[in-house]
Amino acid sequence: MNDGGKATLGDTRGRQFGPLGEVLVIIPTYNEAENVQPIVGRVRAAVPEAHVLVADDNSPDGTGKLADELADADDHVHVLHRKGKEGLGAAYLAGFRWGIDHGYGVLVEMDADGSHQPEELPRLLTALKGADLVLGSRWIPGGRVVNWPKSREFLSRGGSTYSRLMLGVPIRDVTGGYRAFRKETLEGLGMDEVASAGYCFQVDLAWRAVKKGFHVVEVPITFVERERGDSKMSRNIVVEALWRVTTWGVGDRVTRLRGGARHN
Ligand SMILES: Nc1nc2c(ncn2[C@@H]2O[C@H](COP(=O)(O)OP(=O)(O)OP(=O)(O)O)[C@@H](O)[C@H]2O)c(=O)[nH]1
Ligand SMILES: [Mg+2]
Repeated sequence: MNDGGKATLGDTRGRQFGPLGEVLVIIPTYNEAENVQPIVGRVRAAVPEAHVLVADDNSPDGTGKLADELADADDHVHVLHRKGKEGLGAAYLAGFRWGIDHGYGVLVEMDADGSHQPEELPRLLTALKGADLVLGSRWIPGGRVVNWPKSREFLSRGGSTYSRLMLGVPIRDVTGGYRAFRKETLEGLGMDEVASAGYCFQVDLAWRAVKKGFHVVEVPITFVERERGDSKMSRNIVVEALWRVTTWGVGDRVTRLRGGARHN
């Protein structure tokens, strides 16, 4: 399963992957005034041909206005203003739809706080040439986390392992949020039914991709904990994610015992 630092799954025999279309990097923001300019600047420098969409949930700290200023100065930067805080999953789903409607062929998920290094994006995009979905992975050889307390690492690794076992998804980092999708993958996932809350969003997307038989590749990344601004992570988000994964896993087993399949 491990080839040169990359973990792959899905059968690619006989598969031809078409050329990658234009790339849109979607950055959801909620109160990221200190981070929005640096992260957009780093994406523009790392992959100059890519476009950026800041998906802002009407941040009280004025992030949306700062993003507008960046967009005014650069035709590769766009802003999606949303009416209020609805969670990261909802912001991504809106960003994916915006990107597909505007003709982009590749949709990238990236946090605003610098945890997902834009300088690693070229490696994800190279891997996507032979895949339907590329996941930046902290938990395969070569992947790592910088500046995390042991307790946080334990939680994240544990959450990934639990989801993997519960759902039967052979992905090492199933909750990660640095990802590159081909447009066709998102269109085939059934985006309308994706659970949009918290970490479930990432788990649900990855699980759906595996179930649909898409070729998913994990690429090692170095995840850097945020240095500026406040985390939106909360105990509730984690508890909700564990609960949902448990009900999905149990539901899936029951369905399979009855001879059907969820998520099709
Ligand atoms: N549009 C939008 N973006 C959000 C929302 N919640 C979080 N985000 C963004 O999603 C990204 C990830 O959020 P973080 O707070 O960094 O969550 P995290 O990475 O799990 O937590 P830390 O490790 O503590 O940083 C950041 O770019 C946030 O600004 C939301 O409700 N709406
Ligand atoms: Mg973060």
